[in-house]
Amino acid sequence: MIQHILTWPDPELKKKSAPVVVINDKIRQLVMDMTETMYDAPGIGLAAPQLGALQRVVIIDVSGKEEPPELIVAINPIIIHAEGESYEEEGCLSVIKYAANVRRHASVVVKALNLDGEEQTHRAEGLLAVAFQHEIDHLDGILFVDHLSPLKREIFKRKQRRMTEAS
Ligand code: GNR
Ligand code: NI
Repeated sequence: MIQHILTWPDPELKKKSAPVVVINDKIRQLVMDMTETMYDAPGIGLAAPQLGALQRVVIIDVSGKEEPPELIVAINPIIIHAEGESYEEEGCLSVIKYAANVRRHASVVVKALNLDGEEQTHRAEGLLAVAFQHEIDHLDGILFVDHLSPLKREIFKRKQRRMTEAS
């Protein structure tokens, strides 16, 4: 089912998610809900805490209009290697009407479990590398706006406040 996506400044988004201990039906249902919600949005990734589930589960699909879609399900993901630097514009389904450049690693190697509980190694660069770092940040309660300079962050907050007051 398509679920509601929590948005800034919801305090749930700042919490640290817990590792998945067993991949059971509840986790499989969570991944299904995340997948429907991500493609509906649409987005290139989604982390479980964005739906209010504080579990270390992320999904990513950067294949865009290309067929077939390439969905990555990463459970308990960890970055085991990172190198280089990139500075690309990011947005977030949990941050309305705001995008900004964020400094990230240009390439990462991520270890994670898939839905069958098998350990997988993902070597990512470009948009996929950005997506992995963005989604894993969510699991630690970090949003891309937390990477902004203090000045840019203030401008972001002022803009959001003005937007919510206007409605
Ligand atoms: O859909 C999304 N697009 C995006 C673009 C640039 C950098 C990161 C992202 S992730 C975002 C979906 C989302 O908020 N995932 O947590
Ligand atoms: Ni996000």
